[in-house]
Amino acid sequence: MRLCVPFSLQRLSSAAHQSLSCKANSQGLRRPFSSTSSTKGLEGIMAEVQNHAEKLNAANGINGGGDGGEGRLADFLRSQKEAFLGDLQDGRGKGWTVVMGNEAGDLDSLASSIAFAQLSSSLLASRSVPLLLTPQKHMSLRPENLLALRLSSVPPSVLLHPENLPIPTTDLASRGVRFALVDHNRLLPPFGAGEVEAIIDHHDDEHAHLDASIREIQVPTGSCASLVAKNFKPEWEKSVSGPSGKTGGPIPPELATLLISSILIDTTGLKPDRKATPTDYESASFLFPLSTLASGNESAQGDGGFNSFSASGSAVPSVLTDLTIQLQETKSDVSTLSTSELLLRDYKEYALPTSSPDYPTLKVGLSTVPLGLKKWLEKEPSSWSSLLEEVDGYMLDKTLDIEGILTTYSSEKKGKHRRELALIVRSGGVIRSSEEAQKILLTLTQGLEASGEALGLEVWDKVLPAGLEGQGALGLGKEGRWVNVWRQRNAKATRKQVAPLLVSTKL
Ligand SMILES: [Mn+2]
Repeated sequence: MRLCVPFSLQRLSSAAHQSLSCKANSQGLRRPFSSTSSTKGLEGIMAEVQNHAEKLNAANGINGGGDGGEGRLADFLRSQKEAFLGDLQDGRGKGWTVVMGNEAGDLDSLASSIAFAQLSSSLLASRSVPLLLTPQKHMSLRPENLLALRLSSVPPSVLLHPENLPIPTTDLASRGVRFALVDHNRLLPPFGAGEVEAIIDHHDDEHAHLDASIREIQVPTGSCASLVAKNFKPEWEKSVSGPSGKTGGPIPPELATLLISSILIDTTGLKPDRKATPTDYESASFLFPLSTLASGNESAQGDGGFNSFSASGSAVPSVLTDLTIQLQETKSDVSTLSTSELLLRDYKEYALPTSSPDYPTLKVGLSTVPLGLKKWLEKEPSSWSSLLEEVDGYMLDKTLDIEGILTTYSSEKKGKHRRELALIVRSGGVIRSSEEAQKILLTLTQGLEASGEALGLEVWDKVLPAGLEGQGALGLGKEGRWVNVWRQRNAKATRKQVAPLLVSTKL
């Protein structure tokens, strides 16, 4: 139990604020999350999320931050959303910057887009609003995002989704709206030829929008959230210790919590042998004392005296290690999701250029699924046949010629991180015959296997129907559908590595 004052002391001193101010939302109304979303499973998921949040808070003696109230970050998001929609209704888009993460909508994209909008609005007097590409009804597919939002006192209803817009996304640019991209670096097709003014990303540079005034692409970096924090750090520091940014108002501590949540999930809790880079450590060290997760002791070194975590991972505070476990548990609990939901929850599309006279490109989908194939097949009513029927339906629905499934999971016995890759090619779209689909699968197979240690592909031969053991999964096809499945020995290679290998195949 500690005494606190229900208002911010950030302007006076960050240390005083950290030790004396109540947590961000305690002055707000204790409103439960709105359940206006039509998603069927959302309430159940929210109960789970609440459960995780409570566990975490109980373990760390944190009050607030996760109690369902709303904080200043939520207020900002709600008022920006209302103002932007109001302006668009009146035909005015000029002066607005729409900030977007990538279409897979993971926590990094969510946190980075919200943070870029809040920081550039508060510190640089820009009119920015984050736009989430995940439709509202699919928010329940990523319960870890809902957990991080809850810890940041942001109810999902304050977020802006494309279906909320009064005009099609392709018309935004013609109304004068400009764009900022985080966690990807090329404006997605639904936004036409819009003007991109800023890019902050950790994916390979596609060399688009070269005239953007901010173009911060750093590969590798564990989390794009670290780069967003780094980009605004000078102004953010000033707003903490001295006169605040151009529009005034210190940055809400919930925002630091949201960013740090993304860094933790992307770097497996800042473990040195996973994806964390020096930028991730620096940003996490900067954010932690500013967040709702710090108890006050962490920043007791006075203004600007931020403690830092050692690159060995040894100095990571236990509250962050606990949060990482909660986020990971929430993320990997996909037991309630159907096969098509598993394919959809972390999904991106690509074009594979060909030299065929019949079609210039093939449409490729890549789904990352946090579940091993063995367990997944056990979940299915009839193993491979029902799983692949669901995949057929998904491919038809998305008009895909090729679908790749990238599984990521921990082994049952030793808890080792493992990956598998399944590739499915179907005819019936632009590929006209089953023979042609087979030929394409073989060419893709050769290309992927030739990448050697980059992926470390090995024939996968668990749980195959009788007669197919030892020959790999090529026999899982049927008329018009061809399948191959591998165990991917290099478990560090993600979709970031698989996608460029696939789309550069010479067809
Ligand atoms: Mn990312």
